[in-house]
Amino acid sequence: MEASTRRGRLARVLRRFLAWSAGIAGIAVLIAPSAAFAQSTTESGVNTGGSEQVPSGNYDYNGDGLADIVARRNSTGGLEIWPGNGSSGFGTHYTVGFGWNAMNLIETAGDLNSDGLADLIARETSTGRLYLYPGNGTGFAPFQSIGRGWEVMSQIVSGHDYSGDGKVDIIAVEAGTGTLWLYPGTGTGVTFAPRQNIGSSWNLTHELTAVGDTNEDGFADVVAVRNAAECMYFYAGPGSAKFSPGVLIDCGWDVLVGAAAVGDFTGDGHLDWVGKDPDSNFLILFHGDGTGSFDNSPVIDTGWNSMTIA
Ligand SMILES: [Ca+2]
Ligand SMILES: [Ca+2]
Ligand SMILES: [Ca+2]
Ligand SMILES: [Ca+2]
Repeated sequence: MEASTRRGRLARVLRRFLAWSAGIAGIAVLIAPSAAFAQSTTESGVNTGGSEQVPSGNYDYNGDGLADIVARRNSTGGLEIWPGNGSSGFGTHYTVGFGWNAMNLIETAGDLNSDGLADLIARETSTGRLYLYPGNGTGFAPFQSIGRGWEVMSQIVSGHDYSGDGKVDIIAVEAGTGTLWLYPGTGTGVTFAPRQNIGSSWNLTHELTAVGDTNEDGFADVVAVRNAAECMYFYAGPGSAKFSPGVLIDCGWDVLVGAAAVGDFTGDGHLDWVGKDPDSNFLILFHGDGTGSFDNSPVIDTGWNSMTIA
């Protein structure tokens, strides 16, 4: 690691610890950290509307209304659910299945099949086939095939409505061409309307993350890290209109990995995302501030180098 990079990393770690300390103080004065945001959705997971409400996505895999993290333990291939406690921490995690090392992509998919429960998608390494794992409220029902040919995609994300019809979609980057494809969901979880070309040169990014409507204008957004300077950018929806030009959020992703959407993990009504610092083995929360950026990035756990976050 070059000296300048190392200095940058140390500065970032220090900044995070300061933010973490501030975050703990902030949590102490919160009288009622609640799942009010999650409760703004109906049983079907469809947002009930209202001028102050934005689509939050569905990251609740254990049915308690709070956003969770799903991750593979790489040493065993076990898939684990880490239940969020609604205030940046976790309840007791549990294993819902094994054999997940056969997958080279695991992503949260929100409620892709429109039954009110959060789902998962995964790509099988040997076949390139993409599968839907429908959530059942504690784990996952038997998988269903979405289709073959997904090995040509370098990034595949889901969990939000990017076409504007209220149904969750898939977005994918074609490695060879750099095209960003929108696969409009139909509510079944396994069938999609004809794909739409919604961007180019997206193969110059990594860590594409379907964070949802982080700037709270009613349109789901994404973030991605541009390879050139390892900086993360915010791309405002609507995705069907090819997203707005990227707005710089944060640099330093040369020493961070594993960006993943987690919904509202802190319970303040703003959507968050996470990443990992492999050198220190930290799990870092990027605390969404409602503008498309984040206001602090506390360390919320350690030991996540061994995990692949969905
Ligand atoms: Ca939950
Ligand atoms: Ca579902
Ligand atoms: Ca849609
Ligand atoms: Ca938005």
